[in-house]
Amino acid sequence: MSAIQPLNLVVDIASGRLEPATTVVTRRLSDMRGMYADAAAEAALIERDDSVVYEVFQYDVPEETGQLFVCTTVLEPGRVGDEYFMTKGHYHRVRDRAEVYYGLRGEGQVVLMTEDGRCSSVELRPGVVAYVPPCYAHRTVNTGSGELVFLAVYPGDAGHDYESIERSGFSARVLEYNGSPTLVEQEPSEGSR
Ligand code: PAN
Ligand code: ZN
Repeated sequence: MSAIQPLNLVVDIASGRLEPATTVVTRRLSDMRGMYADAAAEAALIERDDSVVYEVFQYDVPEETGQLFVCTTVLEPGRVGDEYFMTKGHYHRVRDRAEVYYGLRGEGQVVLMTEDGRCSSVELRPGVVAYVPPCYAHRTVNTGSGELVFLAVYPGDAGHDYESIERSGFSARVLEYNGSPTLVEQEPSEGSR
């Protein structure tokens, strides 16, 4: 790829789209099979309409130290059983690469997990920065009734490790509990499906 020249990127808050975007990723429920706790509810929803859960609009840069990827994510509202719609989640392939999320619209949480499986969460809403420290797996959850839109900036050489999450999951999930979003620890057996 040729060198990136200085440029402006524009976020359309209404649609959540980044312009220009050179990569657009669309994830449907069927792309996330096995990630939600309630397998029966997941299968029923996929059968019914296999909705889009989220889209990512990214401006690509060379995958090199010193570069920064910029992207927006539009995460739809919804639930699979008691569990809010969420992103797949990942570690960065180069584990010690951090990331910044900036909330633009809607409300949600970022679930963060250390490599030894300890989970916590931080808020995401308009005007709020969620800092993902080095070496943490991260997944975003939409706990609101509208779309959750946020901007992300992360190092060009970070890469993504989805396999570790597909294999072992997160050790906690955000569920609606008595009407409120609650971070619920999972049994180890479930987390290591
Ligand atoms: C984000 C995520 C985006 C989608 O830009 O990639 O929100 O989530 P998944 O990648 O887990 O499907 C980011 O953290 N980039 O590194
Ligand atoms: Zn990331």
